Amino acid sequence: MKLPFFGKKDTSEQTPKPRKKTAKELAAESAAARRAHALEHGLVGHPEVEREYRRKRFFVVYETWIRAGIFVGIGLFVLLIGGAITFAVIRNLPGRDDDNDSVLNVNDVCPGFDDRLDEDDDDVPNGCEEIPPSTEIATLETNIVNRGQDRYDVAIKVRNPNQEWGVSPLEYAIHLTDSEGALINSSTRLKAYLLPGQEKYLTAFNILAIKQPVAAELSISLADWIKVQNYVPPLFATSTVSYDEVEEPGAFARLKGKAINHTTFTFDNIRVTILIRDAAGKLIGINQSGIETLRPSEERDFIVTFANEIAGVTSAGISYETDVDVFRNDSFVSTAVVKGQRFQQFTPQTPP
Ligand SMILES: [Ca+2]
Ligand SMILES: [Ca+2]
Ligand SMILES: [Ca+2]
Repeated sequence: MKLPFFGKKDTSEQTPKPRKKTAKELAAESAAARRAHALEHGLVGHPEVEREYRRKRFFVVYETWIRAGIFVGIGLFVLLIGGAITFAVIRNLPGRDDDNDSVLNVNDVCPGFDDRLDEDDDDVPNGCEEIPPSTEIATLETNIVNRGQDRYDVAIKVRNPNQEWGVSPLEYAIHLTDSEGALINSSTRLKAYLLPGQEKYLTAFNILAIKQPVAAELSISLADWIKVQNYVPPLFATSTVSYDEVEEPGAFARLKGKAINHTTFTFDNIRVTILIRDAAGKLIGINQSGIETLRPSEERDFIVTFANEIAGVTSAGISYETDVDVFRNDSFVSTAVVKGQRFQQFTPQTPP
């Protein structure tokens, strides 16, 4: 038993005085207590529980609006489908032909236009035919070559502005005018073609002009635009074999050239335009030749005669433009061509 002790205080068993808590610690304690209390009583407190609670609360508060929105949405959708079906049914009622082209609506390829008109025979009626982005055939260069005895040859360089459209046929005439712009004479109506994106010379030969012409104008009377897909320009390599001045009546020089077909098609009616320039780049001679039935990789000679004197011809001054109207089915040989089928629908053959 411990006896009461008087005098000096015995501090051996005394517990230390608790440290005073900081405001921060007190706040944390209080928050923890609140959270524990909330969890214990099913009240929100945990962040995920709280989010779920807010989400549910949103749907409860806005329930009416949400229902209304869903109803309106479904209503509009049903109306749209119903309208489309009704329109299709009414339009295709037996016997209806809204554009009076004798093709019933149900079979009408080109509503609003006459389905029977199909000038280029590609099963797309004229009214629904696609139109090229531009039909402007630009003139890049005009050359008039005097061949003597009041006769002139003309070569006008033009450009097809469309990479996916060609022209076939292209019908044109060339008019020679004097220094006052007055017409001296015109060529006959000539026929050519323009390949997609092509720059080429349109020519006219032997136009009579009793006055010195100073300008030549191109007038295009027909340009039938045709669309192509995955177009690859037909490639021919043309070169000079020989150029000789000859002493023959009606002939000044004879040019022999050769062309090689680097395409995978056998072509017919290949056209070669021969252009001779002097050292200054001036066109001094124009001529033209054709090659029939040229198979892939085949090489063929052609010969042209220049009737009138040309001065200053060098081999470097001779150039060629060789092409073929790929839009004409008769340009393709020994290929089974179905009516209406065109170049762009052929599958290129593998060269032998
Ligand atoms: Ca019709
Ligand atoms: Ca029609
Ligand atoms: Ca058509």
